[in-house]
Amino acid sequence: MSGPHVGRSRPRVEDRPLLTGVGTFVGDLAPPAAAHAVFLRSPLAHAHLTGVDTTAACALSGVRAIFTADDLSLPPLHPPIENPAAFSPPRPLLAQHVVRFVGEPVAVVVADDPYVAEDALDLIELDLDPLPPVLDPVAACESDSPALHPATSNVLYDARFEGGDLDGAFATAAVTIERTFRHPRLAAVPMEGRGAVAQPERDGVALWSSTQAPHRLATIVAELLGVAAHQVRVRCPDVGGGFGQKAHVYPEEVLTAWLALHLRHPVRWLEDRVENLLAASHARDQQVRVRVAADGDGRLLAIDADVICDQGAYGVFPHGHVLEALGTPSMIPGPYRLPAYRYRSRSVATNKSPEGAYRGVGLPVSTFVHERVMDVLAEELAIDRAEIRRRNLIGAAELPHTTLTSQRYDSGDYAAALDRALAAAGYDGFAERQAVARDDGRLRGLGICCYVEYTGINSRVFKGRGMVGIAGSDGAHITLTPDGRAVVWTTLPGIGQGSDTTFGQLVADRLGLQPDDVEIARPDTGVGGLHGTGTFASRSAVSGGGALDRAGAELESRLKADAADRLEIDAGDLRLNGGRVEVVGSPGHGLTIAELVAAAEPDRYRVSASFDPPALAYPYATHVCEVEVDPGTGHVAVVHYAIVEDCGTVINPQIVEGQVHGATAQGIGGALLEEMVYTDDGQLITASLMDYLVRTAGDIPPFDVSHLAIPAPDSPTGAKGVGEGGTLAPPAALANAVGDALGREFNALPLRPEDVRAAIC
Ligand code: MCN
Repeated sequence: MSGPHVGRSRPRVEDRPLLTGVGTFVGDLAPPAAAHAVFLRSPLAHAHLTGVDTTAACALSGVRAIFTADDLSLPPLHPPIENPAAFSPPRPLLAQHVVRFVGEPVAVVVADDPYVAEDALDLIELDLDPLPPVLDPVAACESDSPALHPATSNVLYDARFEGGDLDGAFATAAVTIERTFRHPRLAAVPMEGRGAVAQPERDGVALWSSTQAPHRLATIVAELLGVAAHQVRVRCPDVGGGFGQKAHVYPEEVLTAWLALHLRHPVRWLEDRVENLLAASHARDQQVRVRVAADGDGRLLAIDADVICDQGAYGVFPHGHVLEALGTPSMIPGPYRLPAYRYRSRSVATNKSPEGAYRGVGLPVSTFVHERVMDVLAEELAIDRAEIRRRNLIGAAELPHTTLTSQRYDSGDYAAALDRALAAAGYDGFAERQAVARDDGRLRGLGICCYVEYTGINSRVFKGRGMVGIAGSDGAHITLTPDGRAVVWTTLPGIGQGSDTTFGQLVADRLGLQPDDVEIARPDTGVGGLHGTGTFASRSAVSGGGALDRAGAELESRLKADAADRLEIDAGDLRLNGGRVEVVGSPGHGLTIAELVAAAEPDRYRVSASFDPPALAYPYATHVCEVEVDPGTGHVAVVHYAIVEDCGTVINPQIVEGQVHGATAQGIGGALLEEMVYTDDGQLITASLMDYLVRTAGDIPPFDVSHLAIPAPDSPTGAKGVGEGGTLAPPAALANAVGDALGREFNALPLRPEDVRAAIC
């Protein structure tokens, strides 16, 4: 890939340590004599907790202490949501009086080694008086449903919106359709689970956590522990993937810090895979019913949507319980012109693990809805599937375009992405391929999916959503060292997505350094002058890029000003190149950065900057996939997968390619195999990777990816986010493709072989 808005494919600097085991993950940190914390978790979905007897467990040799809710005097984690349509229930750090999901922490054992701590768990006796579990989110909305939380019904968020003349549109429509779409509950499954290590430090506590949001973690830990902000220092070692799950603060991390402070002793907590699947946040789990009106040419006239999100037992900190319920309806219009839109969106409490962020957050569901709708309308009106999309797509000349839900799509060419993806997929020859396969007893299908998403969310949007506990800005801090190198801290931890490489590239390019001369330090809230949001919602390229751009520009201007003074030349005649500030047209004449730093006042070359994106950036793509369904087994094989995407200026093509591949692979997993399944009494029966079927590399097809690289107008680097987009399309693209192969509609996911086979028979 090359072009005016495409950067260089510099090799990823993070890969060797991450892939060869020489990185330092939280599990590699072992302060001398650290004690181990292990959590006793609720075995029931919903019950009164009337007693916890720890006597036998405390007597076990090697157990240092056991704490229950009654032993803590800590406030709950209470997501700060200021939205009139929402009620945000508190989440206790350890369950007290009531347990609300299987896996909820009830007690914590601290022991000399983790095996003793696990043995102690078996000796704790819980008195639980079962309550009826609330598991069906639709039934949970009814007034006669048992309520999970005091002082509120189970409907924790209930928002209604209407724009345009909906009734008029339905009255004049040539065609109306009504469908219900269902997206399963998923898990993020990062390779490294959650974990934290805490150690008393001076008058406070140092906390290492595998987190995507170290600064938010530090402030809430200080608040809950009742200490000053500076007494909690969070450091972020290498993170073995997060995928959104580690954007939240969990009771276990807060308690690990509290234990270290309370016991005046280092404490480690590392969850295992069962705990990760059981008690870390889940995602999606939505049902969306739509009525759609269109004219005789297939042009959308109106959508009326009813969205129900199964939130699980609590909101997550700090995002609360409105992530999916806000995200999905806001983007159901997709990249299409839509004159009238009404929705009701509810987030409902049930006795399941709380839902949080997972790559895509709500938008894979909105995309599933609008792309299934396109195929259903095409079928109803006998219009070609690509053509109906072409007729509805917002044109390049219409951008920027503000939707009824106030999304301001900034730039791009949606139709070009569609046309290029169709060409890459060989769309014109597909009917023939399908017919040949049919004659041979093979079921071939093709599915199209167009989407647009928002990235780089800013403070205005977080506040507007009521998520007042999220900053929306990010910070960067660059220090030039006397040997002429740069050290960079940001509020955005690398989580495997390559930001050490791309951030290093941005700074190196700005300051005329070699990438090897830029060190990206791991996030550390103890480094002064830094405040910010963290790595989620595909924001690092936009917000981190913006902060680095500002800090870099300030350093560039200081270097040029100082060199201009010493060289007695106008700063405008200087440029930064090869570690030097040199005279344009006379490169031999100049000073090295090292010389300038050595001669400067301390801190002159230490700059902090913050960036709050002025507007969101809207990347988009078209995915076209071709599948072959085995009529005997219902197995879906993806035989070709074409992607044309636009994430604005591409900072590093190799990294963007990797992000698109990884996200699309995860999207395919969610579409074909993955589902968190609870029994009727609220037991999670997919709490192992034998049961929760994550796709592996062997199941993932090669991807044919190309890029439009149209710069984002409001992003200093021209980049839009790219980290999540790939997950948005596969649910719709695959449901459309399998439906095409079988001549059936698939409106519920995943497309398990048994369900696909049943649809053939
Ligand atoms: N990038 C680029 N050019 C662009 C846009 C982005 O080179 N035009 C680069 C960025 O510099 C960054 C990467 O692509 O290295 C992703 O950028 P961005 O879209 O800004 O997303 P973030 O860096 O904020 O990463 C978070 C995003 C999200 S929300 C999830 S979830 C996610 C993801 O990215 N989790 C991941 N990618 C992941 N990749 C890995 N390996 N592991 C995870 O946990």
